[in-house]
Amino acid sequence: MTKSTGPSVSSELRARREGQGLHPDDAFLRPGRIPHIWCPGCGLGIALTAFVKALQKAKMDLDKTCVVSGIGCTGRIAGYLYLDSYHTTHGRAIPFATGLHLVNPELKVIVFSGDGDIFAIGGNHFIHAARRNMDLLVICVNNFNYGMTGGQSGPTTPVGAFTTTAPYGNYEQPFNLAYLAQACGATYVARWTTFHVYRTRDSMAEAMLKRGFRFIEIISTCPVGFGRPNKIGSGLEQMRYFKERSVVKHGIDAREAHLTMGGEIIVGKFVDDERPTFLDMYREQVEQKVAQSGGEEA
Ligand SMILES: Cc1ncc(C[n+]2csc(CCOP(=O)(O)OP(=O)(O)O)c2C)c(N)n1
Ligand code: SF4
Ligand SMILES: [Mg+2]
Repeated sequence: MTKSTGPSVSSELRARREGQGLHPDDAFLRPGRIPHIWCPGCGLGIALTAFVKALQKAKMDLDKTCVVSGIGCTGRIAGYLYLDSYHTTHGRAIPFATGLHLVNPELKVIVFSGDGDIFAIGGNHFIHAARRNMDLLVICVNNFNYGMTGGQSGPTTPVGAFTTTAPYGNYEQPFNLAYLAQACGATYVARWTTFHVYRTRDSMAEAMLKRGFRFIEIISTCPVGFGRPNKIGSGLEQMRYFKERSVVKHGIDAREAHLTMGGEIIVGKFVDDERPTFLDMYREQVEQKVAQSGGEEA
């Protein structure tokens, strides 16, 4: 695990935060890390930009906002952000973020990572953090494959899609991430694509200001890992595909938010709810009882 502050947080970057940067978003990024690793046409730049705009829209206190990523192309986002951001081990962003939150509940802790990272190796952490209503915002960039390691099938690869590990087409049923999040108890669930730049920004800003386990899925272009074997074409063509196939359906049961190869892409805000968080429950169940019993165990 590497903490992404360190030597690159120079006085030059501090000056950028104070408004002397070349671009308004420089204050939120680490230009010293550019060039980035992403392929031309990748949607990750859009996801990152939407996030930076959402931080501004939600007027987040940047000294109290932390971003945690796992490993993957998406996982690099933590390193490009000029925040207290952490690039952790594969699949462990949610437990790391849980620790950060519990040690200092004042922090706004946001997990930003890929479909493989959060739902394959890290899947167990996701379902239990959602069940406990841990006060975290989890943003998952779903590009339907393990992009960084060469385009293997993952838990969101659609049936029939070609990947380096499914040369005859994927025959495993994928997760519907939004439905999984809803079923596990997430209090906020939305899905957008990288075509929906403003809606993604607005959803992120809205979710940043809420409490509880919040989940946003961003369907992203991946012209290299996923697009090439499936002959989807360039990132721009994949964006056109998202535009043509997306249907906005707010408030529907996420189990109906289908995502199939060649079918409609159902997007929207599916869940916006409230229930006691993990810490609310802890305080109610444990701290109050300890206080009442004068510190004696039952
Ligand atoms: C314990 C462990 N197993 C496997 C890997 C190899 N690995 C690195 S990234 C990755 C998959 C990333 O996929 P995803 O989370 O979807 O991110 P993407 O690159 O698609 O954004 C894997 C399997 C690793 N780094 N650590
Ligand atoms: S492999 Fe896919 S997700 Fe990774 S940088 Fe390239 S286009 Fe983006
Ligand atoms: Mg992926």
